[in-house]
Amino acid sequence: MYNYLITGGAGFIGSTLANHLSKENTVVVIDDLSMGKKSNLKKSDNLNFINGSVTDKNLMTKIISENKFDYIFHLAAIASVADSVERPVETHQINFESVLMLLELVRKYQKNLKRLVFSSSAAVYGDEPTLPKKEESVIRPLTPYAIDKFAAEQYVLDYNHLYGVNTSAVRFFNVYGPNQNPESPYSGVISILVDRYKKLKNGEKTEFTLFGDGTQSRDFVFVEDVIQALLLVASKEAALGKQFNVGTGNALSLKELIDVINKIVHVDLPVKYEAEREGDIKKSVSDISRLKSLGYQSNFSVHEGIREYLISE
Ligand code: UD2
Repeated sequence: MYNYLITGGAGFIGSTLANHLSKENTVVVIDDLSMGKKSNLKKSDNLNFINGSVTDKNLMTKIISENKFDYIFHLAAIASVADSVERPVETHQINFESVLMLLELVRKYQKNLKRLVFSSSAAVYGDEPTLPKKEESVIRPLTPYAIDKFAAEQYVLDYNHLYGVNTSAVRFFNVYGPNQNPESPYSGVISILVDRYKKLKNGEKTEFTLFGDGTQSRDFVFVEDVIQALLLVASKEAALGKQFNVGTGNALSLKELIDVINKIVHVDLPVKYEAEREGDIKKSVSDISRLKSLGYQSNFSVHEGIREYLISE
């Protein structure tokens, strides 16, 4: 039984991780509920939910100085690239400054921490066209979100090299699954699609707006596989001081994705085409050799992941 801290633990990935870990461990979750929902968290005596922001220095100092954690997963972030372009200063506080503050607190108070895992993003690769993306591929962060993720990731890994804090980082590709909030236009495209299929099933009139011609492709990875990756990265000695792509290693175009779901649910979702989004990346796919070297094996193809997602809704 270990003691875990999960920042952003009421969000999509964080709550999935918290629900998984609280079966057999104690878990402290901090979340300001800006995107996350308390209802994402299953009730458990092992789980302590704190409603607050990772930017609140007094609160974070109290949490880090008064607890002994074995593992910390820093998943709190404003995950919207568009939001970071609109509000670079505010999102910087959350996506970057909170990380540096956390690192300092950990350096001071958590001498026995086994691992801090930071959630970075495939956004750090930007639009440099060479595929698939390896961890050592060219980095070209193009937005405040991507710049903050990359800078924070580098600090996190440097705290291992400089001060011996046990750290690792993961670069998420397009994660999908239950509890992903479909409410913003910049929510993950699969959560939006699932929401539209649900409406269709309930007899509501609906359609999906496809930005571009549908040939853009992404590496869609199911959240349960992401949890496996996070736990491996946190537990393996070989992951210390390193960053890991978290994807499937396969890309699917949006058109193919819609075909897959149409076949699973036996309906044809009406699609309205609109102009491509500004700054949209044409293709994104990971090379996950480094993650595989830790023993990672994907358990969910897109078909299986989407099926699981639909069953849970
Ligand atoms: C992902 C991440 C983002 C950042 C970025 C880096 C998610 C949710 N977002 O953005 O945080 O890391 O990668 O490159 O994982 N689309 C539609 N209709 C919709 C919504 C989306 O056609 O209603 C398209 C969209 O234009 C894009 C594709 O679907 O071509 C995927 O969109 P997304 O927002 O799920 O993810 P992405 O890759 O833009």
